[in-house]
Amino acid sequence: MDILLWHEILEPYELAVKELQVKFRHLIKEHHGKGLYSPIESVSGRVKSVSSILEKMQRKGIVPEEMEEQVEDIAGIRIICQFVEDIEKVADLIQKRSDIEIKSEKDYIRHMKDSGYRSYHLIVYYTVETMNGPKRIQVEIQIRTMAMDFWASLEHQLRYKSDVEIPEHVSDDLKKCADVIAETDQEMQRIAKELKVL
Ligand code: 0O2
Repeated sequence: MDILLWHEILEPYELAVKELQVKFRHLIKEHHGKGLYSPIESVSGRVKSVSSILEKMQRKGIVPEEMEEQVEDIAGIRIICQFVEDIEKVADLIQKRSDIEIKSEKDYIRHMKDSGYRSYHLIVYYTVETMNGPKRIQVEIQIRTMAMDFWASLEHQLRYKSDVEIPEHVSDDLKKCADVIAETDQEMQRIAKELKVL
């Protein structure tokens, strides 16, 4: 595929990421404007790089005609929460929206990944308006606490930066760090409840 075609394919995904970030940030503003606690702390987004899309297609044997259906995370939104309980509140807010339709969910909080990764993922359908009319695309929304995000970001960096295959004892150490972080998350939530912040 040449660069112009990639640009044409990825443009609606870029628009979706921009629009959704504006909409979720507006939700934070609405909560604060009413003097309410916002279950969303911050929002970020990205469109997957072409090399990363190609790597995923090769790894999963996805043919080009099925790319947009099979690669579900071309557009990605990450929502960061303060407390574990907020994650469910955010998922409920998303479920109630008329501009977002949920396709599937992956609960890596109840069912942590072997690596120690914790996060709640939704694959959703979202429609953007283009010059050729509406286009319904898929977006992956990752929802996690600041603590879960701290672990995921560093673990991703370490795996990405390391030239060597991660030895088993290091994977075990990373998982132990994830467990400590999960305990801290629970403790912070308990404290927030005791102080009636939640
Ligand atoms: P990026 O750079 O964030 O786009 P796959 O895992 O890719 O074979 P699947 O089922 O689509 O297939 O993915 P999964 O396991 O649901 O994970 C989707 C995303 O969650 C990943 O995207 C990561 O962002 C994040 N993730 C999943 N597992 C881990 C983990 O063990 N550590 C960290 N730090 N992040 C994880 P990509 O495409 O891998 O990367």
